[in-house]
Amino acid sequence: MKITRVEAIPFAIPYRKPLKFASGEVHVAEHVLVRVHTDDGIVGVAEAPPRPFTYGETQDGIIAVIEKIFAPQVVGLSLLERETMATRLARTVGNPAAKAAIDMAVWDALGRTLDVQVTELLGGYTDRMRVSHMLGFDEPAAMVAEAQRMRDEHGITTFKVKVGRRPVGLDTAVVRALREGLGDAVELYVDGNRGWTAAESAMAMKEMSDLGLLFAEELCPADDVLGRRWLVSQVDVPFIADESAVTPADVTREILGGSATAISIKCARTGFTHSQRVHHLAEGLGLEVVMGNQIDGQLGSICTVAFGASYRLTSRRAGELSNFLDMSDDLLTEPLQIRDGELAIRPGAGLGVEIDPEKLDRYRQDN
Ligand code: MUC
Ligand code: MG
Repeated sequence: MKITRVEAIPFAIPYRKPLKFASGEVHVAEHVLVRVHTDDGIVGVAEAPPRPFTYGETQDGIIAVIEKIFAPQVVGLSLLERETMATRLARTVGNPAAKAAIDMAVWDALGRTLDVQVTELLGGYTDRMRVSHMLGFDEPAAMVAEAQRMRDEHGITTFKVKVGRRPVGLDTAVVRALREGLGDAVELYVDGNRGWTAAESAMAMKEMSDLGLLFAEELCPADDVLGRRWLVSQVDVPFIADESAVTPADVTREILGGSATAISIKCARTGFTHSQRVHHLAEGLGLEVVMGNQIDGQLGSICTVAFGASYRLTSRRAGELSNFLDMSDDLLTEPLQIRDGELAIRPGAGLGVEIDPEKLDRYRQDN
C-alpha cells in the first residue's frame, strides 16, 4: 500500500458550450490528470481543474507544485497515512486543486486496494444524488431553452443561475423568464461569483422576492465585511459561501461572523479528507450544504457524487454534477449518464472509473 509515484498529466478538452460567469469564463477544460501509483501495482486517479480567477492556480503551476513539492512528500507513505500526508501538504500555503487531486487519487487507490467503493469508505449513506445544472450568462430565451433541454433530456429540475452582471436587471430578467418558462416545479438559485455590490445584491434579491429562490450564493465579495453581513441579515433564503469559505477555518469565520448561512463543498478544492472536515463542521453547526462544482470533467464529477452520496447532509440537496455535459468529450472509458435527474456512483472499487488510454493520448498536452 506504499505510494511509489505521483504523475501530473496536462490535458485539454474544448467545451461545446463555454461557461460564462461574473468572475471568468471557461472555453477549454485545461485540467491536470493525477495518477497515484502504489507498490501493489494499483493506480488511483483524480483531476485538478485550475481556476486562476478564483484560487490563483494554473495548469502549469499545478504540475510544477505536484512534481517539485508534493510528490516527493507523499512518495513512500502508505495509503493509510492520509493524515500524515494532509499535514505535509498543508505546510505549503494555497494550491487547493493540486492538493485535492492527490488526496482523491489516494482515496481511489485505497478503495481499489481494499476492493470497496470510496463512498463506502467515507460514509456509505446512499448511492446517488439529484443533479443541479449550472446556467452560465446568456440571453433569457437561450437560458430558458437550455434549462428546458436539461429537464427534457436528463430529467434535471434544479438549476443554479449565474448572476452578477450590471445592470442587475439583466440577470433578474433571466431568473423571471426561467420561473415563467419552467413553472413552480423546478428549484432555482443564484450564484453571483462576487460580481455585485451588497447594495446591488439586495436590490436584485428584492426584485426576485416573488420567484421562490432556494438559495443565494456569493452575490458580493466576503471582503466587503460589513456590507455582506448587512446583505445576509436581510436576505430571506440561505446565503451560501462558496469561494469565500474553502477551509473549516474559513467556514467558521464566515458563518459565525454572519456573512453566510450555508456552504458549498467542492471536492475539487478540498479533496475527500478536507471535505470530510468541512462536512462534519457544517453538520455540527446545522448548516445547509450544497455539493458544488468547480467546472469539473467527468472524473471530477464522479468524485463529487462519491463524496456527496456518503452522507445524509451532502446528499439532501441536488448536487452540481452536470458541467461535464457542456464538454465536447472526456477521458473515461464509460461516460457518466444522468438519468431521471440523478447521477449514481459507480459500482466498482474506488471511484469505479477507468481512464481510456486512447482518449488520454488524444487530449494530453505533454506528448
Ligand atoms: C461556482 O459555483 O462558482 C465558477 C468558478 C468556480 O471556481 O466554480 C464555478 C462555479
Ligand atoms: Mg459558486
